[in-house]
Amino acid sequence: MAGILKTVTGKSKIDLSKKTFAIVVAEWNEEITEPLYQGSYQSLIKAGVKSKNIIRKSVPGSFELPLAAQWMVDQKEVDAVICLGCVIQGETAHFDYICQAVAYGIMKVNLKSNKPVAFGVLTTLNKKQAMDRAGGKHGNKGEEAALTVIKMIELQN
Ligand code: RBF
Repeated sequence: MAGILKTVTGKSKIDLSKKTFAIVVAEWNEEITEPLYQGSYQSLIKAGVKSKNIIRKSVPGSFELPLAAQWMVDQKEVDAVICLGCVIQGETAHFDYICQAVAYGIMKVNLKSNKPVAFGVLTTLNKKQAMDRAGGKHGNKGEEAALTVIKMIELQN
């Protein structure tokens, strides 16, 4: 697990203090998405990103993440976007529709904008699995999403 954490070490070869990041956070399951946000934010700061260059936006649910991400990448100064959400399986087919739409929507924003947009969305069978991945025994996937966009920016430069 956490291959990305192993590979992002030391100083970045690009000056991250000049890069701007948007973090879009879903309000559904906010007890999970808030620690994901904290993980992303702290990882960016640790990597040398200035707090004034981190924009936070909230959306009602994960389904709204792709559109908000598109609005963010449309802003010239934004270099990368981190989408954070948590979809927990319920009794109906909503889970499948939301997960598929969000994953596909975020991928489309990546390719259309040519800017890195991370899919930091937990899709779990229950709340415990989500907590384990939001600062629990399986790490914090918000941190990993932040490190992913940093690596992609490095790759692009
Ligand atoms: N949004 C989430 O981010 N996580 C969820 O687990 C989640 N479950 C939902 C379950 C149902 C039955 C519905 C109707 C919506 C759910 N949403 C969830 C909200 C969804 O992402 C979106 O905000 C709404 O469907 C409005 O477009």
